[in-house]
Amino acid sequence: MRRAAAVLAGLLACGLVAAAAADPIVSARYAGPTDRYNHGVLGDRIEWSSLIVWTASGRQSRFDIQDASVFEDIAPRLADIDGDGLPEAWVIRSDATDGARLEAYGLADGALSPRYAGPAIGTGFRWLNPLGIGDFDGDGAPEAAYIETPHIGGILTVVRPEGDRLQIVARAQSYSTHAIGSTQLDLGAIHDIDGDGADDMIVLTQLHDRLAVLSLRDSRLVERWRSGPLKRIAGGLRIRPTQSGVEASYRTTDGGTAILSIPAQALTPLR
Ligand SMILES: [Ca+2]
Ligand SMILES: [Ca+2]
Ligand SMILES: [Ca+2]
Repeated sequence: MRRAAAVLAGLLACGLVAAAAADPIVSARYAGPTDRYNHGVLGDRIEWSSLIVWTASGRQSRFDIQDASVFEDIAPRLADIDGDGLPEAWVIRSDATDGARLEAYGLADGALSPRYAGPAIGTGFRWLNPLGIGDFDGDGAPEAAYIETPHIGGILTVVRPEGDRLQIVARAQSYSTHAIGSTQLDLGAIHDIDGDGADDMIVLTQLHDRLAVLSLRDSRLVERWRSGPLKRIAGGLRIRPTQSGVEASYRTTDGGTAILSIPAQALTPLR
């Protein structure tokens, strides 16, 4: 009898585990507006003190920052970096001592908490803009990419999780995905342009008047293509596959839209 009860308890435990695993985060938003971090890189002094997520089954969980840091961001992003099939909520968290760092939040026993945290910039009032999650070296395991200080020397940075930390894999300077004071964060994209199984990164150069394509190779970021001068890019960068490579579309600062073809064969081969 005792054995049957133990088996039943085991099955219930498995069921509970399965239920939790099948209940991924499906949406997230910030809450708790605050003006306690006086930076204003996103157009006003209002940032966020709380993160709220909802799961597929409709459960809501909330994380409230307990110190003076803020979520210096517009909206969280959902992406799974550790391959467990459950997306993490990716945020930008900043404080006056160390500036911004990339963080990923997940649910453990129903509680929302930081799962991965990247290195902080190390100087207050310095910001970073996430580019996204992709498998940049083609090894089957995703990495995360962001631009550190996109307004001052912008460093494209690739990190990967090790334990609960995001460790830097590679960095390359003089790129950007944000204009200071703008709420537009979508000036970069991720796509495997040459179809080699490794995602490539499409970003702006520092003056926002050219597009560049970079790939990760042997833990180095290699610029493989750069456009000629373009109308200044304001946001909405989207990538669409074509027969010969991709088309990049974007909004320009004069209110127009533009489309630029990036043929796969234009990319410098990786040796
Ligand atoms: Ca995950
Ligand atoms: Ca990888
Ligand atoms: Ca590629």
